[in-house]
Amino acid sequence: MWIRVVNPNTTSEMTATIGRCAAAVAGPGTRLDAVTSSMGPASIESHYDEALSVPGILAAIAAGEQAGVDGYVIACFGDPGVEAARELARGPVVGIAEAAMRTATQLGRGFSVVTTLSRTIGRAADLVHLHGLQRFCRGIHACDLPVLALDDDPRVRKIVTESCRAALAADDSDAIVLGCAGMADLCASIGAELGVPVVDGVAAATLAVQSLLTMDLRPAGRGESASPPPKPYTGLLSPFQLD
Ligand code: 5HY
Repeated sequence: MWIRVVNPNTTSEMTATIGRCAAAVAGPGTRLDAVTSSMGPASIESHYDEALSVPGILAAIAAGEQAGVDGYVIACFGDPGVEAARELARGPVVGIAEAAMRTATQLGRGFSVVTTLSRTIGRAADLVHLHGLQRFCRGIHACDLPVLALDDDPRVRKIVTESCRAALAADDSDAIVLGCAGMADLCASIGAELGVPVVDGVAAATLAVQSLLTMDLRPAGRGESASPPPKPYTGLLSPFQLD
């Protein structure tokens, strides 16, 4: 099987981190590649960024369909464009936020989300409600680091770790969900220090897609997920016209 992990922002260094974390869990029979969006914001930290990330996501999905990709991960915690991507893809499309939170529900009574900027908490809360996970999500917290400040710097790791420690205490949670693809490589060290499971959405989503394909399960592609009705698209978006 071929799984494509799409980084919806245009920062290739983040794509490299994402790709390493996905490859670490992919099975021996899985071909995996990680791609950087060809257009859009350098990082996604607002509704505006999220909206402008979707054309790049859809371009990556369309290219994958031409190439024969079997399934996709949308590697941004806001799960941008997942519904639209599902109208283009024959195979499964899974966002890292949904995958991470669903995984966390299997690790105890409740989980906490620790994300980047406070302004993205609302979107995370919307996803909790969209997926009916209110009874499991005990709190959503921000470490107030910009997305592009996330790297394996000890100071960054300490900030994120202390935010996770505070979230566990405030929420009395059993697990942590890290709310940014750029935090994926921090999971193991934070989990070891805090003694609780810390879920990486990139790994969770990669394994979700791999599991679906292993069971030969693909969306029916009908109704709401059927291919979009053909129509003219003008201006900058004219390349997105579907034949
Ligand atoms: C992400 N932004 O995972 C989100 C994190 C966030 O560029 N990649 C980004 O704060 O929504």
